[in-house]
Amino acid sequence: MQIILGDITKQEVDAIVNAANTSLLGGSGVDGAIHRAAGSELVHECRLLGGCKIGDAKLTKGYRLPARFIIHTVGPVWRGGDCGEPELLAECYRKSMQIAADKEFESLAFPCISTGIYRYPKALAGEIAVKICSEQIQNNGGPQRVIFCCFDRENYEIYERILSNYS
Ligand code: AR6
Repeated sequence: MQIILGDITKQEVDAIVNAANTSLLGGSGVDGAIHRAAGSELVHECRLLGGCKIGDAKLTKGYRLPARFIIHTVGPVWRGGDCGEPELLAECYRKSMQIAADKEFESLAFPCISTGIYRYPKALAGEIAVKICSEQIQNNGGPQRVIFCCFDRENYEIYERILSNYS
């Protein structure tokens, strides 16, 4: 597992993860950036998927992105933490890692799901991201390279602190 500070749409990996909404038809934040960079063919494929539930994940091609594929997942909106948010966020990471393992992807980059417009506290979200990915690597053996792509320095420093506690 590694951390980078940068734009996920620039990552040359087998797949990047999108923090989408249940429509899968695009939005703002990282979702908007991914749709802009991938081009309009992406929304055509997304229309065929019939949306996505919170905590679930769906695969599309990457189109004009350097990444070959996109795993679209829908994080929970933060409502104080007692509405199942931790379990739903964990499911986003688990399902995304499962798809990557099933497809035998070697490299996968995640944004900090739910920590923007959906207001999930960054440190709590980071703990879940690292814990679930670490478990999935141990249980499924893949993908070999998991990149936490932080867009802001605050998230980057949070992940540095969390990852220093993992080997
Ligand atoms: N590369 C990497 N990370 C990014 C990028 C980028 N290009 N742009 C933003 N981030 P958000 P959410 C970070 O709001 O909270 C959309 O409208 C950002 O700094 O994109 O899951 C969807 O359609 C933050 O750390 O996603 C949904 O409606 C992280 O990505 C809703 O927003 C997630 O922020 C999803 O909200």
